[in-house]
Amino acid sequence: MTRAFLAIPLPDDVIDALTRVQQGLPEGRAVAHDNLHLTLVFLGDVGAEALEDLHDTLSAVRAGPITLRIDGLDLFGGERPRSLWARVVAGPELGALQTRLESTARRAKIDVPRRRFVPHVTLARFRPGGGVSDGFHRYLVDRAGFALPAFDVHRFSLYTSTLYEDGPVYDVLAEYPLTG
Ligand code: 3AM
Repeated sequence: MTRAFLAIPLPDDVIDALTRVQQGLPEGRAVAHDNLHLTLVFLGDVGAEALEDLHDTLSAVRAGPITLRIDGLDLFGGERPRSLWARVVAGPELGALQTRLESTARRAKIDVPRRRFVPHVTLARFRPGGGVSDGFHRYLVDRAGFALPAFDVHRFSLYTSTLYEDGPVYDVLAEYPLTG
């Protein structure tokens, strides 16, 4: 079985800007530079045959480039955050692609978790159940206006995720163009 997910890789200048915003984070574990992405569908542990089927179907997906914007930071988990993330804003084509990919995965017999799609880039993760310090609140307040200019993305990718003690390593298994 392969732990896998579908995501949009981000341009280098966006990654660099997100890496800069991670600086000064007083607690939590920052997501490594190479691991910053916009998840579309978490696939979980997938067998070789289902992965092959999915790859064949994804190779036939035709969709155009998508314009994204990063606008603001937010938390999953509120006062006891699980993660800090950058909000991604896009037109309806992002949600349409996400819905389509989720249905494609289900048709390939992959048991996709049912979760509302909140477009985001995870920047840091926190110890479950722990609170955060005043320093962390200050970090958030100082970056309240964080936003980046719009940019276009021209592909999405199938990633594998290998879990290690010091964090996951993501590898690109295949890429699919968003060029119409
Ligand atoms: O884009 P993010 O970092 O939010 O959180 C995991 C990460 O998304 C998510 O899949 C992405 C690549 O690992 N993920 C991990 N386990 C998950 C699960 N059981 C999950 N999403 C849903 N259910």
